[in-house]
Amino acid sequence: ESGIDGWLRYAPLSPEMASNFTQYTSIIALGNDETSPVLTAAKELQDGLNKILKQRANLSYDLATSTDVADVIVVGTIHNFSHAGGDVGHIPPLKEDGFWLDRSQNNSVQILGQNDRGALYGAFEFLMLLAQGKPCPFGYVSNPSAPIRWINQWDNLDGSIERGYAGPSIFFENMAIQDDLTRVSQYARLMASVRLNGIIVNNVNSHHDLLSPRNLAGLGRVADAMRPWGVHIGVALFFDTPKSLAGLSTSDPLDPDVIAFWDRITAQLYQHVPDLIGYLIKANSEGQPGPLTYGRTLAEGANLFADALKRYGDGVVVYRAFVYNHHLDESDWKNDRANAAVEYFEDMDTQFADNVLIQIKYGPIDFQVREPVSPLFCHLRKTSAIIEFQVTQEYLGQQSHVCYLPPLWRTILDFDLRIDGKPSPVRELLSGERFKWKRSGYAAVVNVGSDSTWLGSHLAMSNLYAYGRYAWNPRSDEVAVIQDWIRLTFSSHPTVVNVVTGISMESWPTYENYSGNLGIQTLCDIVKTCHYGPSPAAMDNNGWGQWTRADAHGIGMDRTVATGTGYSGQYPREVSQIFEKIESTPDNLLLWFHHVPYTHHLKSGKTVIQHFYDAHYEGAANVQTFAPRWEALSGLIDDARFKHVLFRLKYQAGHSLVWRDSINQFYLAKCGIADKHGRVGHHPWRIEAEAMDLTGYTVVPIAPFEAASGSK
Ligand code: BDP
Repeated sequence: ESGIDGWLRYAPLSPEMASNFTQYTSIIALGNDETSPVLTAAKELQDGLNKILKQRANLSYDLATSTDVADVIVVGTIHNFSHAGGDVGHIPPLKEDGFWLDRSQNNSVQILGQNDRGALYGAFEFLMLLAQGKPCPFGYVSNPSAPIRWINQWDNLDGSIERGYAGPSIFFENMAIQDDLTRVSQYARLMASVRLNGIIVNNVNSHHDLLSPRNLAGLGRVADAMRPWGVHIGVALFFDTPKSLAGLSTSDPLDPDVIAFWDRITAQLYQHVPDLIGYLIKANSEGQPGPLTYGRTLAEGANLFADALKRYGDGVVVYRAFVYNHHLDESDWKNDRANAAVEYFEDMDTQFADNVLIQIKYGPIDFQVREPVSPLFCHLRKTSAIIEFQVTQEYLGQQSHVCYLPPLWRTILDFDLRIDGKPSPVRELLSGERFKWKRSGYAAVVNVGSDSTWLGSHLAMSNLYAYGRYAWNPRSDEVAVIQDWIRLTFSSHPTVVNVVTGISMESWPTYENYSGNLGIQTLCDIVKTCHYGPSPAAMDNNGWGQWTRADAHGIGMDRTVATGTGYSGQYPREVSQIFEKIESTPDNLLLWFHHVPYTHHLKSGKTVIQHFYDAHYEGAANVQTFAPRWEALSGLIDDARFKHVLFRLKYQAGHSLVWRDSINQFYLAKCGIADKHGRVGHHPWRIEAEAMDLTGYTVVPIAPFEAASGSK
């Protein structure tokens, strides 16, 4: 098993289990348009029945001849079903992309979508239940929480992927779209099965060549490859394209030639991609040009693209809130990168065109192991928002460490921002309920590559699966989600389900334990910008504003209004009051909001420094159990995936020791306060290089010192 089918392997049920199911004679597709997800759904049903139940059902298109026939599966839209004489009176209202699943007494199945895409989603639901040995439910409705459920790929035109850990791009190579888009269709299939409906195909750090005539045509081919799966595409734009591609003297968003340029490009793009979902814009961020470069406001920049889109279609501008100065002066204690998004956007709420959405990373810094929810969500009412998650584990072990993310996402989605003193959980903002937004929802940076595992690690795929499930229903239960994924991906054997559930559910808290605790951020390298491996020293003395403010006496950013950077004041009063005071700030975010001595006592009774030591020992100790627990799966799953995962878990066990010892030694050296249990410096389980017999190696000094034994 290579992993290429992800959770859509459709492994055969045992003959006993298969015998519980009816013999489906035919699948009736209400529509036979080659590009329609309804036809895709019918073919997928045929394939799934064949693989899971070893049944060969035929495909037909006429409901009239078969309404009363037993053992058929009807798939289509509510509209087409009713048009063909089917009874839809009893079906509850469906939202866009929603679906209805039902089973009659004579074992016929109805899979009806609010639209084509809904029909496909219903077909996948039916098949994924079947693959777990579960029958089609009676009268079951499923509706999405939000209309926008998108992926952002950070693929470059040369085929590399920013923060991608699974080989080169499936979309691009040599500054052009790939000729063979087979993997792109397969990706769309995976996306559709978890009800993701849109994708921005290129990096937010975009390149003007994306818009060359050859690439515009190529984007048309990408859209064609994904459309049958109900997945529509959009692109990320380079703000200075008018200058760099068309040779204009400016890219000023109010300049008539610039407006005409984007108008022309948009018209051409719509010719190739008539159902374009829109543009994603990263501007005035990390060296990218933007409207501020030309003395214009962020809204003027966004509206430039919004107006062009409006003239040709329904696309939206997704404008990223990730605008900040990456040359921040650390000597000023009032400076704080976390403040940036609200400072830039708070007065803009009424100024954006109605087809502009603001895309906000879940926390105010950058995909850290723990962050409070971005306060910008409290400052938009008229302008709707999209949250940005990251499935690619940029700061979370880069797919070499297992880190199941839904427990982290829930700390954000369930957080009640108390806007205007009313219940305001983030998931209700994103659904549009709270401020009556028409279009809002979810984006995740996914970065699949051409490796057959898609993400570079089989276990990492649970995050892609779960992302779709959460965007559809943010109240999903993280254990139920991982267990569905395990049964579909590996096996329903109880040992497999228990072991993988255990490792997955422990993985994020464990990673937090041996990386950065108490809200101090991930503590990984950020200077060389690989964002991997421990480097607590790098988390100060940098212009990126990712600071811990650790010195000999204390640690943490004072972000209070009273004495700090004022960040806590960006939340509504009820929330800001919690974070403003040390006593009411939860331990897990203490150092995010406060600068305290290492000897400060947490609510747990431990001091900050002792908590650091203990958590790093506990985290690393727990990872040592992962590989032995996984070994119980030998013979219960295929050998290829068994070994692949085992190798990674063993690697992670070793690397967690590097993390543990680096962080502990660094802070011991910084504050001079010994570990109460005398462990730091003794390195349990570690094999030192100097204890090995090495040939062909040279001993060199290592920086940072704490990452090596005796600095060598
Ligand atoms: C950071 C990444 C960088 C991205 C940037 C972004 O390190 O590669 O370009 O975010 O989101 O996390 O724009």
